[in-house]
Amino acid sequence: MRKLKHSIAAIGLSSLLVAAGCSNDDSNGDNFSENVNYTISGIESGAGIMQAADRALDEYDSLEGWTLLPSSTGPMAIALDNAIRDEDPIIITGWTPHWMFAKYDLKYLEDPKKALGETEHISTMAREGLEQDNPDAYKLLDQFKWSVEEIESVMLEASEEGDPEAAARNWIEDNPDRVAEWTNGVAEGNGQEISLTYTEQDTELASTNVLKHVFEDLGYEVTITPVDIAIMWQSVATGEADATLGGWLPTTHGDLYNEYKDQLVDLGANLEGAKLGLVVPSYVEADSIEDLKPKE
Ligand code: PBE
Repeated sequence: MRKLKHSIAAIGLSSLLVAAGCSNDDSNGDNFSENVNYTISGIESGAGIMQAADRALDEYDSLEGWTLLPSSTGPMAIALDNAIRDEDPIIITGWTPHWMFAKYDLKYLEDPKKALGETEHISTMAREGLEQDNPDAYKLLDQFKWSVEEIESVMLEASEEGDPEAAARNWIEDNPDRVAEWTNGVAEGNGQEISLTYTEQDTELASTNVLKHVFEDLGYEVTITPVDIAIMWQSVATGEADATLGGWLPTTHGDLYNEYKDQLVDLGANLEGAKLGLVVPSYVEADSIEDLKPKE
């Protein structure tokens, strides 16, 4: 198990709302750090981004004494929404692709020490033997690639309508040319089973549901299973799952990749231009992690 040095026990939404600050008083100025109670609102403690944020707490003097508050993605998004409604201060663990950048005016705090890594890509990993067992499914997995804009449009609709499957189906209907590129040369299935594991994040829900429906339209039977990040990697390495679309590299899941890379097939990036960072609403004055203030 990966452990977070600075984390405290898992908490619920109410603590996140407290962490998001409740005072309008000078939320943009020097008191920002104090007003967020020197607390970064995070997500699930097993997520790679929590490890990365934890590294930032270690590396920046400006984050001396700060707390990284674990929670989960849904409550974090609600805390962000509430803060923005009142122009309250808040700082979260954020990543691209995500619908929050389409919905709100946000900025990544500059990270001159690159504690949260540089540009990431999201890679597809297949189990060993899939190419022999099901070459057409393997080919489709290998040909699946899209852009930040494309996935974010699915994510935004999924979050607004609360239905990731419907958002995936609508996108497929609206983008037959893209689907044709992915399925080029892929023979129709006749009920063969494909299993995909993913982490229950908006990003992975979008990609996994889109590919599930592309496979199903071709005549495959697809099971998608949400699991913890470490299990996601392990399931493909052990062959329990055929593939995952959610490998964040080189930094976010770098340790898991190194652990399992000899036991799986890396099909390369399905998305370029991913990123992790500490994110604030654009009305916050700070532009860099170095603009934050250590806890006295
Ligand atoms: N993420 C999105 C994940 C994987 C999915 C960047 C939040 C993480 O491991 O941090």
